[in-house]
Amino acid sequence: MRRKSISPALLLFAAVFGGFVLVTGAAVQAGEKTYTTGHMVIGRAWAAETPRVAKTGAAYFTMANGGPKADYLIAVASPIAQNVALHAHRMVGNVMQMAPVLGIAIPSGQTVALKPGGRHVMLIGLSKPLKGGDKIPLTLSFKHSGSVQVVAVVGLPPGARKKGRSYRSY
Ligand SMILES: [Cu+2]
Repeated sequence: MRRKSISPALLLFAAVFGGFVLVTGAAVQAGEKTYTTGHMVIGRAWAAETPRVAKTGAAYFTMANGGPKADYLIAVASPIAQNVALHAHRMVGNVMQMAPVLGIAIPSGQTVALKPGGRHVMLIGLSKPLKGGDKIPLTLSFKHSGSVQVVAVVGLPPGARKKGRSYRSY
């Protein structure tokens, strides 16, 4: 009988990777701050706390497309970082790496969620570390729906319980 050896690290990765791209038709939850531009509604904007010496951070949000055709997040800018990139994770051999992507598609009628372990906004060259409670302005630009400024709150993702869970910054 062949022995299976799956490392705990790989299982953990699989768990994280399983939540990699969340595409649902669910409406944005009530009581959360949302932002609208064109056909796009942006919600649940947050950023992960960073260690004191960190020069990079990551931000996440959901994008709901109420329009008749696909739209694309093509750029993000922020005054708190020298450079902002759209990143995805991918496996190279056994190693998960981040790689820049040119845009993130949001199909008509769907919601795409950026989240830890999946696609994210990379804040490169932070002017200072991201502390819990900080409010980070992000300007999102869409191919068809124009631009909108949203505020990402630093801390845990909206709705997350504090105990027993930790979130990596990317
Ligand atoms: Cu990244």
